[in-house]
Amino acid sequence: MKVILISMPDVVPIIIHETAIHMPNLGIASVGGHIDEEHNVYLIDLIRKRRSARKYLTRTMRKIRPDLVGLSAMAWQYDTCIRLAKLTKHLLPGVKIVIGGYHATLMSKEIAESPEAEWIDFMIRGEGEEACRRLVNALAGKDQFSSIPSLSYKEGQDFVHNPRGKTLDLSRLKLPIRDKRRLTWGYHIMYNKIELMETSRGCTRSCNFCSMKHMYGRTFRTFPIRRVLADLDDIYYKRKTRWVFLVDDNMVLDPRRVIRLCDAIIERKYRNLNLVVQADCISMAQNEEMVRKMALAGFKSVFLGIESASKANLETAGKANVSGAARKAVENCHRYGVMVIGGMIFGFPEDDEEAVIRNYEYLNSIGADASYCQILTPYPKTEMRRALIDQGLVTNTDNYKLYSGLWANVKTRYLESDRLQYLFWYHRQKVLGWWDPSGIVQSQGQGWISIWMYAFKPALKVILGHVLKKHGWEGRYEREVRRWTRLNAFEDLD
Ligand code: B12
Ligand code: SF4
Repeated sequence: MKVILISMPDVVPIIIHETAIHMPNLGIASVGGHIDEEHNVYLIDLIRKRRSARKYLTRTMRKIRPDLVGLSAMAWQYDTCIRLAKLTKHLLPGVKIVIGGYHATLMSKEIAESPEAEWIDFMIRGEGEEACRRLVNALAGKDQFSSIPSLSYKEGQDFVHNPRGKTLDLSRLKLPIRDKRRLTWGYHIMYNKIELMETSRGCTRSCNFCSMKHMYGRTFRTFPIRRVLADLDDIYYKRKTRWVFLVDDNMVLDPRRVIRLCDAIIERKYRNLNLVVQADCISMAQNEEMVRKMALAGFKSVFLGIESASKANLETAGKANVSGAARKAVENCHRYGVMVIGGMIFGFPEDDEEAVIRNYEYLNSIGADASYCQILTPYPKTEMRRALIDQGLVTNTDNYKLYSGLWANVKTRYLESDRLQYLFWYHRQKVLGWWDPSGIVQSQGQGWISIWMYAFKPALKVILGHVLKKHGWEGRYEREVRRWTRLNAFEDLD
């Protein structure tokens, strides 16, 4: 069988311009790596073909003529996913389509009953490695659709949903595909080559806006350290890549394991290795020794999920009060030279304009080196969505294309959604202002920091200064909104 697995071209410019970070999708790489060797598997990350998706796919599909095309999508990418399914069926009428990832997992029943079901042959809910391996074998006549856990397949026009399978034994997973079977290339973070890997799956915390527990349940499973090292070796020696993003939901949940893992990485003496990870404030605040070891192992940057400066908002989100812990976590990271990206969420039910300002001021006050700010999004099947709908605060319930954190799909008790979105943008400019790389960021010696400081920033200041003079803040904002709207339009796919 010939299989092509595809990730979506959609991007969100939440942290930085949409061209500055282009990472491969680990989900399809891991699913592809697990398919039996007798089959030919290819990967396509359309993020690298954003401007020519149709042309590229037409050429590639006609050349390879796959039997099965797999599409991976989060909620906000599902619209593009369906357009790609239609295009694929149009190019190769006999091809089978399987969809997987978060949207398929959370919304399989709704998708099965929607008009889009016409374009989809299979859905895989949850972890895809074993189910997709068996699906490919079943298409080759060596397995039965009806006996594959987590598979949804069609009988006539209707979908049959097999029961969900158990979470996988991570020690049995093969390495993800990063070789020439990956047909797209050029992945980078600020123009440094980057690869993704994982050391664990899941998280046992209870944030009620998070989709993750629908993928893994409320569990935390770890990969054996030898497997993590094999993966890192593959990236470092074979792909000659020095930047690695560890995509774990919350790697630091078990600090003693993190220390063992860091010791093992330190022992391998990789030179110039740069690791990036996301972590929770409490673990990073309470375990200074772990942070020290992380820095020694090569961790350069940590994304901290702080979410809000307000205790009430954190309670609404199902989180402990992490305000004090966030400050301490930043201190710990800075003590060992690790850069902190602070993640904040805006638009909780009680937020007014003052709360928006306070959230940004808080981020400044704890000394985060960069920020990752988004608007509260009512992702399908989350407890937060249910609660917000019950309170009449969700303003867009079904256009998932806007569920990327950039757009306001909710209102608060004090702010209509348009106003929330504007204030979220406006106070970011006013309170956070132009990004000024801290000493830690500069000491990481990146060429792009100089380019930002001495070329882009001054040029942008002049250009946007003119726009502001001519059109005012509202005018500047409207231009931004128009740009965001065009960003993931992909008109060539129609
Ligand atoms: C790493 C990560 C990122 C990275 C991106 C990495 C990349 N290459 O794109 C960063 C930090 C940039 C990021 C940003 C965002 N992310 Co993110 N991210 C994750 C995270 C933590 C891990 C993803 C991952 O690689 N997992 C490891 C791989 C192996 O698992 P996987 O991708 O889930 O794939 C498995 C299954 O889903 C399935 N599968 C997946 N695809 C397919 C396809 C087929 C055909 C099959 C059969 C199976 C299958 O099988 C895979 C193997 O088991 C997840 C949470 C999580 N645990 O998954 C959130 C998550 C996916 N992100 C999410 C969101 C919303 C976003 C943002 C929109 C948020 C925002 N506003 O900032 C942005 C958008 C990014 C963009 N593309 O521009 C949400 C999605 C929610 C939803 N319901 O859609 C998640 C679930 C976070 C959450 N807590 O809710 N993200
Ligand atoms: S800590 Fe992160 S991964 Fe864990 S539940 Fe909260 S948002 Fe989700």
